[in-house]
Amino acid sequence: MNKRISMLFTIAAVAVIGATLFGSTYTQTQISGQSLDISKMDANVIEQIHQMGGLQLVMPEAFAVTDCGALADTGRKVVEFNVTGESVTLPIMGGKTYNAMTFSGQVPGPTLRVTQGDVVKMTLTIPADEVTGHGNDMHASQMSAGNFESVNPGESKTYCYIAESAGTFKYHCSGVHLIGMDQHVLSGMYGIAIVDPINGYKKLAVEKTAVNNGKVSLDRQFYDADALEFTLQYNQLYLTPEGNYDAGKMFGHQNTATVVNGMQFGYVPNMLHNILVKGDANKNIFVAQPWNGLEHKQYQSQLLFVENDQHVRLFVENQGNEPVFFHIVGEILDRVTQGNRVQSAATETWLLGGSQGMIVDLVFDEPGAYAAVNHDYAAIYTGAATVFVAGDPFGLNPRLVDAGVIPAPVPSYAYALGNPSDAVPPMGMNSIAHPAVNIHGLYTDEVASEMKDAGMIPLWEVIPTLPPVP
Ligand SMILES: [Cu+2]
Repeated sequence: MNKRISMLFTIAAVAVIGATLFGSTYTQTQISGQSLDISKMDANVIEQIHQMGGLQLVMPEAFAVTDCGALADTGRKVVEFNVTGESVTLPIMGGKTYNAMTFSGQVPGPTLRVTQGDVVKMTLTIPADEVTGHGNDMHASQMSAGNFESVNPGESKTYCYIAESAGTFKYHCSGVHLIGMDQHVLSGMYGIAIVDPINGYKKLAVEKTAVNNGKVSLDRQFYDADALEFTLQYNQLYLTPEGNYDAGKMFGHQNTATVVNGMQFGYVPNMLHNILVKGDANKNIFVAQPWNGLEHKQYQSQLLFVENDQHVRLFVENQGNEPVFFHIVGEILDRVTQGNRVQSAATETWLLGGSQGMIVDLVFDEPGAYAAVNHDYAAIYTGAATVFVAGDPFGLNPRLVDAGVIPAPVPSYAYALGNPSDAVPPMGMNSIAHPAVNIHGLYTDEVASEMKDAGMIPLWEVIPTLPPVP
């Protein structure tokens, strides 16, 4: 918008608001938008507009209540979301590191989970020794962008909003006065807010057919709304060989890595799975196992374990700069929801543009290993392959029982090994609890040790103590 039109728009908008507020004598003809002739306006009105400070001063109150004090006493639940903005060094595939920017020392940032209608009280704190300011733009909110302005090192900022719409929403570093917002976000400053529908999730209908008396007919299967849940967030890294952000590569859309929850190939088999399935730590059972050894601790790749015939819910967000063609090899996405509206059912692949999220509901019918991919070959080969294991496809139950790892056969390996913490969201109103959770993700050692203190399993310490499986 050029400056002149912008000014006319501002004046017209304020004149309309002014007319309403102050009972002005202007008629509809006189305030007809951009054709308004400023030379014919009353000097007092011009002065009045000047005193009001123009559009910026008037608009926020007209939108929504965002005052934390006022929202605290409305009878709504207030959920505090406290994050820090920190630059840290994190590993990338190939034994190198990169200069990451994070919310609270982890990529993605902590997942916020609330119910539609709750008040979110967000506080962003920037440590005094941080090299730059950071902001937080939460897409689950609806308020003036002025709230998302950058916070300086050594300072804190709080804002409040009502999570009015259900769904999966991105949050990311932001700020008008922040130089290189693209660098901050693409280097790791992103996360999601899950807003559960106020009346809960809907039952899942899965299309099946059956044969009765020699006739094939529809036999819809219904699953309760409660589901085992995971989060998958897609992003790209654009890096120089030294691990610094490379804006030139970003403009050229030449990413050096595709990451899911911050890591390339973060959910593929590791050495333990090799031992269990092949009897040899060094015999890989998947084409790419880059985070293989126990010495990688929280970065060692892990698998996502589900039961057969279980309602599984995935919160998927495209945090990056390239499209995501979300597909699960060997499966059909039984339901795709965006916001609180079903977009598709029984679909093979669903497209997410930048900053777009969805909820995928599905049931894995057959025991097996299923790779969720971004069905763009460049993305798959640079890291977007995530393996779900449903049921007991490797026939391990008897061996795990014999070795005393589990007392009795289990419906998924999650009971023996747990599911990776970075893919497990906080519990919501229709969540099935994971049997166990292991510490996994692009976390600093400090964050990993906090998780251990909170009771999550450090598999790199536990596995060597397990009795050997023959
Ligand atoms: Cu930032």
